[in-house]
Amino acid sequence: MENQVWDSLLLSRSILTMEAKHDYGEINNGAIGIKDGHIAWIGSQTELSQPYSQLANTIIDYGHHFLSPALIDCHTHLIYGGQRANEFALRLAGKTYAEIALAGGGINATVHATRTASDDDLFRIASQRLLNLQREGVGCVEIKSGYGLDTDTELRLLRIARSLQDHSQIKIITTYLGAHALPPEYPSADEYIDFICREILPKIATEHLADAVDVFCEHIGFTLMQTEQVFKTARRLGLAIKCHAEQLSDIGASQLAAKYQALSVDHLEFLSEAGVKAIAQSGTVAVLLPGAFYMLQETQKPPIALLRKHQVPMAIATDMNPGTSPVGSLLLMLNMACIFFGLTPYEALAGVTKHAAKALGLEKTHGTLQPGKVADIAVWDIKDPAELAYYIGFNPCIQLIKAGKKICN
Ligand code: DI6
Ligand code: FE
Repeated sequence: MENQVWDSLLLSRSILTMEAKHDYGEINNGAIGIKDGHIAWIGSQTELSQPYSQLANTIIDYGHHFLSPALIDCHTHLIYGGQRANEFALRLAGKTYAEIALAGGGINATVHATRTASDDDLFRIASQRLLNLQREGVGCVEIKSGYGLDTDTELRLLRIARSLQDHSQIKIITTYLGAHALPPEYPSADEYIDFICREILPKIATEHLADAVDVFCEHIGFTLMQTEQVFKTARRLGLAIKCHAEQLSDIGASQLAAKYQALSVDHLEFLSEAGVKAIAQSGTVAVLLPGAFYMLQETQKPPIALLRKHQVPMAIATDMNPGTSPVGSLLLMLNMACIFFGLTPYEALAGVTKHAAKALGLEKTHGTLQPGKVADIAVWDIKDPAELAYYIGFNPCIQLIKAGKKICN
């Protein structure tokens, strides 16, 4: 361990490694040695030889602040044009989500605003949304397409998502969600799905524009058969699979996703025990989206006790989107997951670190603080890890470290 000089050595009163199975894996008076952007060593300060200046080029003492893995928001739709505050007002006045969609609002209203927005505008607005997350210690974000639907706009959205990776400090994972809604110019969902599989998915795979493919599998979205067609094509092209499943009804989308070894199934308010067993077997992560649950004033909760019983990893995300989850704070989702769904503060933090990493296929490199992993670390002004889920509207993050480098907060 001590025959190489680290680039930096971080010291802190408490390091939440998140590597233990059922607790924070806390190291008191801990230290992290970083080399080439990765964690070279992690342990107790008592194990280190003095003077520290011989161990590393830079020493940063965070004193009483806590360190944790940088947070991961594993489900967002954060590139879109316009906003839908008018629909919020209509819903408060008694209109339903479906009625608004039928009257020309809903997803297709955002599709229109997105298609007509310039690349520069989409990039600028998305950067601001990312910055909001970054300030809360988020170091990795998944971004879905799905508000373009036509070839040009969908590819544009995925390219913008990729360029955000180059221009921001945040790691971006991209997901193609062409099967989000039926575009207004398409007469039938079957034809649209054929088009996605024949035209768009091969392009995306060739140009490496998406890491994963997602489908809104729901009675108001796409059927099991249509979803399966997309999954089959995605697998053939080597793309990972995710699924908006069991958000409004139980149609068995999770079992189907499990059959194709999906990385995650997301929403899950109506998930059955059969669905839970299927995803437990396939190693699929259950992604909970309390922001959408809250905005839709849903009363049906995801089956947390069953997910625990079958040891399914539970992640939490913002689902940032203009219709059902205009949420810009991942920390608020920790609080809502505890209050609405009964998660413990530990489960909530695991849900935005190690389980969120697994939901993106990044568990080997991100999500915990262990030797060999990327040194993505959040620094917190807290005295108890439960504070991360406890506050509403406070931000105790004082710094984000990305691949060993400090990012100002
Ligand atoms: N489920 C949702 O809650 C959002 N998309 C999805 O598949 C809704 C998106 C919107 O209303 O714009
Ligand atoms: Fe979503």
